[in-house]
Amino acid sequence: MHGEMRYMENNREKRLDPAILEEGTQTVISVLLNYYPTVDLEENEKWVFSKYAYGKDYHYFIKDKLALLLDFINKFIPNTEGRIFVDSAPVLDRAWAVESGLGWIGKNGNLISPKHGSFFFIGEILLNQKLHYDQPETKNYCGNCTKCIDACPTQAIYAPKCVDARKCLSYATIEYRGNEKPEEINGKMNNRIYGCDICQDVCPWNKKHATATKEEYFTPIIKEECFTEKFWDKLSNGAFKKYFNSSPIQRAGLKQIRRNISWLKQESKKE
Ligand code: B12
Ligand code: SF4
Ligand code: SF4
Repeated sequence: MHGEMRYMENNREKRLDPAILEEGTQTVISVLLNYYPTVDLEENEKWVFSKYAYGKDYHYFIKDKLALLLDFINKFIPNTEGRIFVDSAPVLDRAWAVESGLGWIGKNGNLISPKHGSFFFIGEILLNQKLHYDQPETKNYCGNCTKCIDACPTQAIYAPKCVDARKCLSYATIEYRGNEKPEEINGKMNNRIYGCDICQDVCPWNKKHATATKEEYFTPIIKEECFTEKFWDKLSNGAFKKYFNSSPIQRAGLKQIRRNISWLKQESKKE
């Protein structure tokens, strides 16, 4: 169900065993970083950008923080070697976060922390040292709730914890490179221009526990002008690279954002 994300087919063994990915691994340290924004850009705007993409790209930021953590560990256990990962390798980020006691995998497929909800990124350090560890409780608190499954506009969550990427608006707007609009999302885009948070927005654990990030790094790059067609029409490739230089939106690129806008325009014509 991974659509065109061919990289998901590779490295199955490494995905299941980090010691194959990084020889000598004895410990996985799993961390979360809250990105829940300080402002709601959805209000009064016609298009919706996913919250994780409001600010600068998280990959480098979390890697830098984890490098500090690795230095810190080295002060206590010299010659500790570690490799840092943030959404960057065949590592099952959510599964390791569960093992570490950071939360449970919700029916929407995201890791939910009972203290913070699910609007955070996950990163890891694979260490060549065996550290002491406890046996944390990893209870699933979804209970009878099905809000995320019911709210998904494309029925991409076909069973609890199971997301069919080919139907997911996040995949269609960010990862899918084709020009033709997938039938699965036709008429169901709900104004999503980049990514989708619907199944997280409706989750009671976010409604109750999501609090704004304290990291200035995630201050929105996206400005009011980004919600106008004129802005995207006028933007050259060079200007796009400059404006979104340090933004996750680079992943989709200018051509694809324009494609998403044209898909959204088709939807509004139908209404
Ligand atoms: C591919 C991918 C996608 C794909 C497919 C999603 C998917 N469900 O796999 C698409 C493009 C659709 C996507 C969308 C999004 N993604 Co994404 N995505 C990934 C990526 C790169 C790989 C996920 C993966 O390995 N899938 C493979 C299959 C096998 O996963 P699965 O079926 O869920 O498998 C689970 C079960 O098998 C279960 N399990 C049960 N028993 C056992 C036993 C064992 C031994 C193991 C190992 C596992 C296991 O654990 C597995 C992991 O959860 C991860 C980063 C990473 N390296 O993990 C980010 C990641 C999952 N995405 C993330 C985010 C933020 C998103 C979006 C919210 C972005 C957005 N706003 O648009 C959406 C959410 C959509 C959704 N409802 O899931 C975050 C999630 C943070 C969180 N709180 O959980 C991650 C972890 C990136 C990060 N490092 O922060 N994503
Ligand atoms: S991200 Fe959007 S499209 Fe994807 S599963 Fe969640 S609600 Fe459905
Ligand atoms: S909306 Fe309900 S079912 Fe879905 S992840 Fe949140 S608590 Fe679980």
